[in-house]
Amino acid sequence: MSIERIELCLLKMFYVHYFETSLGREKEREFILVKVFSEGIIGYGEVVASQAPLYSYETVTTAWHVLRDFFIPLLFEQQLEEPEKFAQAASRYRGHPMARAGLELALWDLKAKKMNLSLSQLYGGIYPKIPAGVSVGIQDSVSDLVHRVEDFRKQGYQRVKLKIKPGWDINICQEMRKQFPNLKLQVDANGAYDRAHMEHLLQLDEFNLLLVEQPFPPFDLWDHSLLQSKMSTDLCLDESIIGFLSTRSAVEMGSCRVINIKVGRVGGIVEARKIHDYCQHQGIPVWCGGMLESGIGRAHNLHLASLPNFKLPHDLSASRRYYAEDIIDPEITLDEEGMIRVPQGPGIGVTPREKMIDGFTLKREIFQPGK
Ligand code: OSB
Ligand code: MG
Repeated sequence: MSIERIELCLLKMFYVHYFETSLGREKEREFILVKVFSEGIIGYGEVVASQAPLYSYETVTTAWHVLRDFFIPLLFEQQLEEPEKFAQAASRYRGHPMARAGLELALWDLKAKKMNLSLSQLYGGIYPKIPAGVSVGIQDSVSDLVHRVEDFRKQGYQRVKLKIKPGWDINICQEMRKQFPNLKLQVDANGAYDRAHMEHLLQLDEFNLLLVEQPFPPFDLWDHSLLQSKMSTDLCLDESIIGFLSTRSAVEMGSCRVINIKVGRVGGIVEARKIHDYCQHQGIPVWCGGMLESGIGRAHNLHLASLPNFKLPHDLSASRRYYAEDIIDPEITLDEEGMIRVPQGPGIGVTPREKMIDGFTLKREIFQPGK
């Protein structure tokens, strides 16, 4: 009963359409797949760090480094296979949540497969399907944006999230409400504003938004609490929530009324569930954010989103919204009601397409105990 081998693969995949936020425009994504091998079973995890330190300080290179030099040696030295034990032991190292989450996720997949349970069953999930939302980036023109949103509506998405920044905010909300008065709509600034924009941001109250996500930078819980006290629309934090402690600070300070949970950003499922349970107790709804994951990372997100306090539509879209071909079988699709089924097989419940993964792989490294 132990891990015989760990493989890291660096993959590169191209988006079907560029994705632009206040942080910049991207056409492709590099990310790391983690595979853990034990007794003929493979557990899969995805590290959501990307090429550049834009969304967070982690990159594929820093994640590779801390996995290779710290987290993987720790796992082999202490013969850790239980994800909770790994999370506990790994907590001696600070930071690098995306790297540690990728490895922890692979251990959860392995554990669930050995128990012949889906991850959702193992976590105590209750929803067999979850409401799909779509995150729509900044476009070259307002009319391009309207056409894209129209198209996603036709595909069945239950709610739309628009990326905003100064100069692409009030104007696009006005246009959206003209075209789609009843659409479930929310916006995400990825920290593009500062306290001088307080009055400007209050104009967002006019548009009946579900929430406003991360207007100020990650460390600025205080200005979020000042804004939330004046704004009737719920604020939701993404980048500011890096674990349980920042969640509790944000809730106690009144910095937001909703929390976006991303397993990579908070450092794993153990931490994500702790945040989920705390928020449930405090009456703070959560929803599952995304990092434009491959099907492997997105399958993990679906299982997490089946927990009871995940109460709003998620940034979980069909495989086709991100990539021409996904690396899992079956691909993720929407049903007629704009819902996505939580996979039911053991572990992540989808089968990685190894040949396709090989085709997207730029670099690979194999680790074994004692070597
Ligand atoms: O801020 O939620 C974000 C993608 C990459 C980095 C940050 C964010 C996003 C998204 C896309 O909004 C969510 C998805 O569909 O995966
Ligand atoms: Mg966000």
